[in-house]
Amino acid sequence: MKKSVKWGRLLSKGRALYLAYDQGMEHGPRDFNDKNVDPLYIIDIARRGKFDGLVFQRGIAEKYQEEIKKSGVALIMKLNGKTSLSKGEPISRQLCEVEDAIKLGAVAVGYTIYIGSMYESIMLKEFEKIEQEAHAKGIPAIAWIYPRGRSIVGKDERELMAYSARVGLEIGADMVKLQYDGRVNDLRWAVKSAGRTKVVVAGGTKEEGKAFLKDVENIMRGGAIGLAVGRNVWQAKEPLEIAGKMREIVFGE
Ligand code: FBP
Repeated sequence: MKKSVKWGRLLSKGRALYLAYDQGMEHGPRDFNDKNVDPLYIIDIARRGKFDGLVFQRGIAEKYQEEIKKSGVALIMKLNGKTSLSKGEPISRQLCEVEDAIKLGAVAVGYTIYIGSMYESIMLKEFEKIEQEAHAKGIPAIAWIYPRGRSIVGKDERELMAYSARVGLEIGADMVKLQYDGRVNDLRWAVKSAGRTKVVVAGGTKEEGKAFLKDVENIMRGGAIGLAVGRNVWQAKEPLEIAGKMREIVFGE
């Protein structure tokens, strides 16, 4: 039987703001500058910006373990990943075990599933095993669900976002992370489709500050419980200013 998972520091008032930093793997250092290439800069933003969680791959979680612990920010460890150099139908395989993540201090695990890819069944199955192991340890399993691959070309974005959300519920993910199509009504439908699976939204490529904060407002209006955002925070000139404003919107502070 499924044990209940502990959210602890990962939720405040039922809402969440996570800082994602797995782009070095997914996109390569092209996303970085002299400052944000350094994981210590990110850990500092997470601490001072009062984020509820920090998303890292195993390598950073291991090499910066002490500083992450000191920051007091909850660690969410991504268990799969791929580079942007591999071409063709996307697949992202598991690289790290739940047990190893817990040893490194993770209080939740994350895994990306590319629905629509010809390899989706492999990722769905890997997530299933991860989820069982995470639940046995009482920690949440978060699914990044992104529609990708040849089969989705030309498909309706509203349908795809809702489909991603629904798959999150069907596979029992505790939380699903979606890419927002920019339309609040579409997000409302996706959140409804996710049922009791919590929905957070990714930030996407860097936008001008005001436009991004408007999106954050709409994302919350759409019923998401928050965001798991990277570039729009740590690529900003003043990341703490953006973080503060996001907190005001997400938590009504
Ligand atoms: P951003 O807020 O920077 O978009 O990050 C969210 C995220 O889900 C990251 O966790 C991940 O590295 C990235 O997006 C993957 O984006 P994509 O697959 O679209 O290139």
